[in-house]
Amino acid sequence: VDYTFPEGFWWGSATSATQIEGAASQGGKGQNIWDYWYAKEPNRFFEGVGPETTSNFYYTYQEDIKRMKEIGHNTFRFSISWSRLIPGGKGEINQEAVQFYNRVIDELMAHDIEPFVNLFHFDMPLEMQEIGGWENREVVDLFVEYANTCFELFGDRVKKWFTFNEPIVPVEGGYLYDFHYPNVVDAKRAIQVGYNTMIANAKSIKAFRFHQFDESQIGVILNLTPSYPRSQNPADLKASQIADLFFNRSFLDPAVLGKYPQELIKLLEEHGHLPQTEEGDAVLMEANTVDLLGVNYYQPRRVKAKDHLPNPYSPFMPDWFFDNYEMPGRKMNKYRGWEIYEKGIYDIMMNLKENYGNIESFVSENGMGVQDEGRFIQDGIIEDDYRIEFIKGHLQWLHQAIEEGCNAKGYHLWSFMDNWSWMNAYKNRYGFFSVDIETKERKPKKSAYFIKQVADKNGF
Ligand code: BGP
Repeated sequence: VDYTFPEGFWWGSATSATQIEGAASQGGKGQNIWDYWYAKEPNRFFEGVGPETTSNFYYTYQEDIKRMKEIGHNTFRFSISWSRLIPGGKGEINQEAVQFYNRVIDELMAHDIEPFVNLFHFDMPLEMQEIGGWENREVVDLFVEYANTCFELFGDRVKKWFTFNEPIVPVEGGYLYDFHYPNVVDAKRAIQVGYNTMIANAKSIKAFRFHQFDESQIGVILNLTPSYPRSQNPADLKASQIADLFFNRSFLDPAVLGKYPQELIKLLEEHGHLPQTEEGDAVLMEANTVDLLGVNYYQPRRVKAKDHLPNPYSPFMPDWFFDNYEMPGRKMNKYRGWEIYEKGIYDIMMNLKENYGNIESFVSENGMGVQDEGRFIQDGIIEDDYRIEFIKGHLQWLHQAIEEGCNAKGYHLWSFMDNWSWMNAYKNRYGFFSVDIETKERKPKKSAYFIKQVADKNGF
C-alpha cells in the first residue's frame, strides 16, 4: 500500500433524495419544484426524463445498503426530502416518510454504515416556492422547523448532519443563469437568496445545538471551485479574487468563520446590491458556525480579467468582473466536458488549513460523469478504468494534504449508483453501480471492486 489514510477514514458515497428515491408522488410525498417544473416543461429535461423515474431507492434501499456493505462503505450520505417529510413544507408530518427514513437509518446502522444526513439538496417544496422560496424569511423559519423536526425524529441515531448541499447552486441555477426553477435572472434577488440560505444555516445550527446531542456534528456541504487566474497580472488576479468571493467565500466565510468577507460587503455596497438583513443576523451567524465541512469538488474555475469594462447601465451580475476561459492543454473528462485537475483538492484543503482554522472536513462529492457508459462493457461489466484513475488521482492529493496536516476525514464518491440528475436526467453516469433505467437492475462496475479494496486496506 502506497497511500495509507488515517484510521477510521470515511469511505462512502453521496446521493440525494430527488435523485435516487423515485416514488415522487407516492408515500404521501408533496410536490417539490422539480416535480412541478418537470410536469410543466418536460422538454427542458434530457430526453424528457423527469424525477419520477429514478433509481427507485424508496423501494430498494435494503438491497442497496447490502451492496454498500459489500463494497466496504462505512459511511453513506443521503438527503431527507422536505416535501416527503412535511408535504407542503409546513404542518403535519407524513408518518410514511418517518417510517421510510427510520428504516433507512436502521438498515445502515445494522450494517455498520454511518448515516450522513443532509437536509436540503435543491428540493424546495412547491408551496414554499410559491410564497417566495428562499427570498422569503418566513420560508427560512419554516425550514428551521423542518430541520428541527428531523433532529427530533432522528437525532438519537444520526450523528452527522448537514444543513445544505451546494447552496450556491439554487442561487446560480434559479436566480442568475436560468438552469433551475424558478428561472429568474436577477443578481439582487440571487444575492438575497444566498444570504437567506446562510441565515437558515445558522438558525438550523442554533436549533441543533439546543438538543445537546452526544457526539453529534453539524455541517454544510459546499462545492468549492478553486479560482485560478490566467496570469499574475493585477487585473487577472483581481478577477480571480472576485470570482472566489462570489462562488466560494460568500458561503464558506459565513459558514465557517461566522461572517462575510469585508471585500464582498464593500463590492456589493458600491453597486447597491447589499441584501436585506434583520437585526441580530450578524450575531446569529457569528454564534452558529459549522463543526464540519463537506467539500464537493469536480473542477476548478479558470478566470481572466474582462476584456472590456462592464457597461454600468447593464444589470449588475457577478460576471461583470471576470470571465472564465479555457486554459490551453488542460486535462478534460471528455465524456462530460469538465476539466480534471486533481491538485485542486489539495489546494482547497490547504486553504481550509491555513485560512479556516483547519476545520474538520471531508470530500463529500467527487466523481466522474460519463455519457453512454454502456459502451465500456466487457464480459458483462463496465470497465471504468478512467474512474479508478480519477479517484486515485484525487486521493493522492488528498493524502498529500493530510500529510501536511490538513484535517480531512473521508472521501465520498458521487455517487453510489447511477442516478437522475437535475436537468441532465440519466445523461451522465456516476455510480459504482450501474442502473438499468427500465428494469432498475444494479450491476457493480470495476470501480466498485476497486473501492472495496481501498476501504478494506484503508488505502491503495
Ligand atoms: C453536483 C450535485 C449532485 C450531482 C452532481 C453531478 O453538483 O451536488 O446533485 O448532480 O453535481 O452533476 P451532473 O449530473 O450535472 O453531471
